[in-house]
Amino acid sequence: MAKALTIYGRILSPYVARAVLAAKAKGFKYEVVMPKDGIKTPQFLKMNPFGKIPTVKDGKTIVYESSVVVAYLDAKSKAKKLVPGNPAAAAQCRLVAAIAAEYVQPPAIRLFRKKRGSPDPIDIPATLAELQKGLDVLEHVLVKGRFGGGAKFSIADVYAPPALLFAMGAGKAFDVPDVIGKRPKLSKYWASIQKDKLVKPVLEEMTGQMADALAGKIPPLS
Ligand SMILES: N[C@@H](CCC(=O)N[C@@H](CS)C(=O)NCC(=O)O)C(=O)O
Repeated sequence: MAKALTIYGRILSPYVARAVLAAKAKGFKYEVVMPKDGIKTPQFLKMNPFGKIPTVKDGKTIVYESSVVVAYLDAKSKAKKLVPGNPAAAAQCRLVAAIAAEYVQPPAIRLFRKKRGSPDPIDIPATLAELQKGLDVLEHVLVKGRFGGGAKFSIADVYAPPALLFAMGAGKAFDVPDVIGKRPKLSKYWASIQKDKLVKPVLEEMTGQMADALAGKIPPLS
């Protein structure tokens, strides 16, 4: 029987959530663990010199950077490909993933960190506007279909749900109760992906850890 992958990290991190969603979608056994003494120990830095999560151990293979982890997991088996073979379909799935990763998640994370007490300076209205712009573009690129890239679960659904959960959490924290708002395609996607049997438990666990983090029950990483 194949040995379980070790995903070092915690699900609160949307980067770790990508690795978990990819492992689940591909049908791999995995465990998510935080190294006992943290992520800046010489031992952990030997695996990932940045001391960041996710870092994945698959037998003797160590992989880090969530985009590389997702690509590694997808390449590990031919079944349930996260990126379709057709170039146009692949570009569509990758575009949704890229917009979630580059334009939705970063402002959402900055707002969430501020709410958690980060001393880093932040222009809240400008960051909320940046988040709204990212969501507008996500609305623009979504196509028909149950999933982010169309009819099938894909890399789009590995990247977008954690980013959207953070966007919703960040909005709520700064008095925008429904930051996704009146964007019909995105609202429909968000409503359905939260119920997806693969995604739902991951988002639920993230939601619990986000609440704990805001309540000061989970210390920041660095
Ligand atoms: N580019 C990295 C970013 C990962 C990242 O920033 N992870 C955060 C947790 S959300 C982390 O490990 N922070 C600890 C640190 O930077 O010291 C990826 O895609 O995996």
